Amino acid sequence: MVQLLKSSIIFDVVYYCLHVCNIIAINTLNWLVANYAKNIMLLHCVYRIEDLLRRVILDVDSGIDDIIAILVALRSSNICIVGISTVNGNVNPNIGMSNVLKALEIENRLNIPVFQGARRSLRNRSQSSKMKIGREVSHGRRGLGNLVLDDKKMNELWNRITPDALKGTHNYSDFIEFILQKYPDDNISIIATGPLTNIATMVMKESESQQRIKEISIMGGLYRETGKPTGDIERSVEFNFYSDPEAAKIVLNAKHRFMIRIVGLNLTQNPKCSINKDLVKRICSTNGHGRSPSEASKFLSSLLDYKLERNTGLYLHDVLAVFMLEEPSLFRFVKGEVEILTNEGSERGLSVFKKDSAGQVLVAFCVNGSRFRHLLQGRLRCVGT
Ligand SMILES: [Ca+2]
Repeated sequence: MVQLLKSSIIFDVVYYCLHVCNIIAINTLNWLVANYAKNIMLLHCVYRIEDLLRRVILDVDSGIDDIIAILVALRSSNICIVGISTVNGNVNPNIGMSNVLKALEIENRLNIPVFQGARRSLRNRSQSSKMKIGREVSHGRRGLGNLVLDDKKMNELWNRITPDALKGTHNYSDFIEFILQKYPDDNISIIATGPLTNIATMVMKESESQQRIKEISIMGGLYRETGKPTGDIERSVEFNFYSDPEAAKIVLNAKHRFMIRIVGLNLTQNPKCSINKDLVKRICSTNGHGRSPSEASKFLSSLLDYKLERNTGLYLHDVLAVFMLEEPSLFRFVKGEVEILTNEGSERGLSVFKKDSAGQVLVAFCVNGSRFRHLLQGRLRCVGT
């Protein structure tokens, strides 16, 4: 309050002096402009801009689209990333940590804590060889296409910058408590773009402080507006939910505790969300606003080109989970309940949506494709600048 008063008085004195020296005249327009400037200045004095944004934790399995989602989220003017956790999925949490640190290094945001979470699914089951092959084809052996990071260097970096409280534990609840204590007055939201193992362990702990976690935005599953997916069931089982269906079930059953939004493959693989060669070229050539190729633009084009080489169109599934939290008006949501099948067999991990106006889960069924691409391009062209 004292700081506020001081700033206000200094501003008024400067304004009056400028008038006395005949530099500005005091009239209605000048007075309005000056007061607007004053209010903005005071707002900056009292709150840092990042304190006004929603605080968000990202939980990722560090494939190509997770890393792009991190870069997109870091460039948001609606949310502030306060921590990133890794989970076993596209890669293990240690390699996942290296990939995340690389993205943070490019954005000069190594002040964000990175936590290495669950190394196995709740049932400790390994992925089928078919899923492993699919995962490697989509993201490369280490999650970043053809890029290979220096493990020793990344582990040293992580050890140097990570608070001691986050070392020596893989328990996600420890990480959540650390973040909640760091921001004692704020609610926290989570964006989950990998298997839900970490989030499920948090849900099972049921601590009181978790009441400050208000919303979870999830990429997972595949949905029809009514009932079970039809056709090729194996192709309807999505990687994140397949990798840990028990965890997905636990999180979705906690719908009374958080607001849950989900986007599934039915939407992320919709042609409206496809990124073609031209858009990749535009993003990479304008990244850094057209200056000579920076480390950031080489990094981006390496990731995006890897995906494009293997597909006619490129889908950045996890980016939609970020936009779903910070730009929900991009989507049309349908309220209902989601059931995850955990029985053995080809349906294991399948997600079944039941429309219900009293339901507590919001599933995205439609997106404004042109706004999605526009936002994506705008964010990525700034990466590394
Ligand atoms: Ca992912």
